[in-house]
Amino acid sequence: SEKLRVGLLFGGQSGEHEVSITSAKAIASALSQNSRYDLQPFYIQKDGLWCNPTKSQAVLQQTQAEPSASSNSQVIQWQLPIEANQIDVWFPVLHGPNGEDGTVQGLLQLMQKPYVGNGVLASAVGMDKILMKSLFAQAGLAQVKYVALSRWQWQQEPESWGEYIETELGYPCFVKPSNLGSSVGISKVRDLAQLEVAIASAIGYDSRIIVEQGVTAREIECAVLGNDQPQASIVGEITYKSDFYDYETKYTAGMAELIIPANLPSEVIEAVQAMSVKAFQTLAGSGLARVDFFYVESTATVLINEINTLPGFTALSMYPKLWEYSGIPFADLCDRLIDLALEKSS
Ligand code: G1L
Repeated sequence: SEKLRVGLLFGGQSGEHEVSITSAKAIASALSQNSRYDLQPFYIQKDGLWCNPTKSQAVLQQTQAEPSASSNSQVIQWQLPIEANQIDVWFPVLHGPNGEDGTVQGLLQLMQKPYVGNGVLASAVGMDKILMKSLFAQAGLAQVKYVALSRWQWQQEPESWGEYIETELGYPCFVKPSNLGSSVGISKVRDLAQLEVAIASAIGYDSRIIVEQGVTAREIECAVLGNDQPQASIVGEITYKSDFYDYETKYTAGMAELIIPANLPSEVIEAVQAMSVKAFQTLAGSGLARVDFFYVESTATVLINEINTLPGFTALSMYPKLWEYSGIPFADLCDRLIDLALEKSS
């Protein structure tokens, strides 16, 4: 019997290394329930080295999250394990090197093998807030007001930019590096002095930054699954206790609460679902994405915040939970994603 050899690619050099391991464990356990697959794990260490399936399996079986050993040599000898040649379909669950992206997808594309999830274009655009937001604007998707600027522009006339942003957006506002790969460099600011400090800090993480108007709103999320005919899931809401939804809140149990389904009027739910599919198609998405929104209750408006082409994928993450409540259990979701990868390449 010829089984489908699935290459589970996880770990990687991003700040989400541990999240990737947790997600890979969930996916591996789901895929191993299905005799159709021959699962081959490939763990990428923090230094970028790829491990063969035997060593990778050991990482998946570890109980506590273990940061990978760094290699002894100064120079990294990067090499694909030979087992990689046998893979029929790749299941990448990681960010590419240095957090900027589409790079992993580019490698898989060059290997000429189907892979789960978004391609190079959607992955790269989904990682860049400025490009994402200009595409959303072009598509007529409502979003919060924002100002984008480059390090060079800021350095020319920081005072003018400060005043401009203050008049344009007001306070509070959020300063973020345009590249979403890192969760560092993000601040919430309440006055001009804080704004200038925050921009100076963010611009150290990325040469392009974005400042977004703060809105008092509920945070709503929707999952999309499919290729040419993407489907939107049931809609969920996130409530949290910290000042804003940062990395720590995201990954610390008990700090954020997922409410599924979100308690919203049906016309709001329909708007969120339609906007999710539209956002997915605007980026030329494939496979999956999680789309995040703000719902401003006072004006009953839905604003798109961002599309995440690499959503958290542990058994407790919003993306799989939304599908579970929509009638697709975790293991079936993994099957669907593999089928979509095969369908896309055929
Ligand atoms: F392969 C999928 F399904 F497309 C996929 C790929 C990546 C699903 C989820 C993710 N997520 C991530 O890689 C992560 C950066 C959030 C670490 Cl788990």
